[in-house]
Amino acid sequence: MEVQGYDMEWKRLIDLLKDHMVYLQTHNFPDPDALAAAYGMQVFLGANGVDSIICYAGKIEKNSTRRMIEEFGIEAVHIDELPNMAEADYIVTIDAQKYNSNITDFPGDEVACIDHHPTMVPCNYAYSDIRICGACCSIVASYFAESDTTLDTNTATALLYGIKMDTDSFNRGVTDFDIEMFAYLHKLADNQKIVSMYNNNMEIEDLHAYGEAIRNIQIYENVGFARISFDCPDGLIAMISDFILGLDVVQLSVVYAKRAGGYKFSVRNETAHYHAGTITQRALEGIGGGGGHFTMAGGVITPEGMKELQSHSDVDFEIRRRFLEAIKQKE
Ligand SMILES: [Mn+2]
Repeated sequence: MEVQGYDMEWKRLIDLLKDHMVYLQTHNFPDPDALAAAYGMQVFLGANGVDSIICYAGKIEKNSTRRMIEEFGIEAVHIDELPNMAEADYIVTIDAQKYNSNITDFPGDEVACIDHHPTMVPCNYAYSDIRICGACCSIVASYFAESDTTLDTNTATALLYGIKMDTDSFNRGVTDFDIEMFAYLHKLADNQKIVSMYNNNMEIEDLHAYGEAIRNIQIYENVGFARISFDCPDGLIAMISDFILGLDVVQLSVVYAKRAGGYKFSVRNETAHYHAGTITQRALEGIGGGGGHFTMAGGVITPEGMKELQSHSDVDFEIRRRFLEAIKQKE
């Protein structure tokens, strides 16, 4: 199958990795897209004679993500359980890029990168496949399609689930390419399994975070802000940001939760004229950092940044002022 608009060099990836110890490293606190993409890549490489180990740092935070791992039989190993990783070993970063704040630098050599996020800090990989699209799983699916590697039902289902989760059911950041890969996977996947997994993503603890966000939501014209005063998994903050964006009057949502002496942000945009990544980057400049896609972005305020912010009498007001100011600036 010829995947349109992209000259895939999958053979070059196989040649690069062959006869090396290969690790597929996701971003820290891996989400369904990262884990399913790593799993799909592991199956693809395995079918082409390259063994690999999926690894990560941080935690697998959500019950639904843990369930997904069990359901698909994904073996993902925490870095603490890999004491023998050597500098000469090869790492392929999946759904993540070297030098980003969301990925820990492991001992191995980052020779390749498969990701769908914009590049923050460029890195010279021997093999790089970075395409801006809705899900890393779409890119991985294209390796099967392009190389005519057999795709089994379980792997197809995992990849489709990753696409569905990362694009919020094809509502967020989705491109023609994601749809093309969806069509390809849909024929092979267990769609009933996807429906049942997709409809059971919420945990009772999540509702406390939703409750607090709803109670303190502030709306400035078309921008909705909500703060959560306790730490939440990234995926949950993102879900709440999507939820706030669902309000009729809100076109840009900024949700932030306490994290390690600072705040963790999730920003969502549904307009054609704002850029969530640029706005977040500008708003958090000097007090932390952030960035991301047109429709979705993330960021943090560091403990040092908090000190700076606390010179203002109302920290939340100052955060809102920074975002509104960033929106006003010309792109
Ligand atoms: Mn992703």
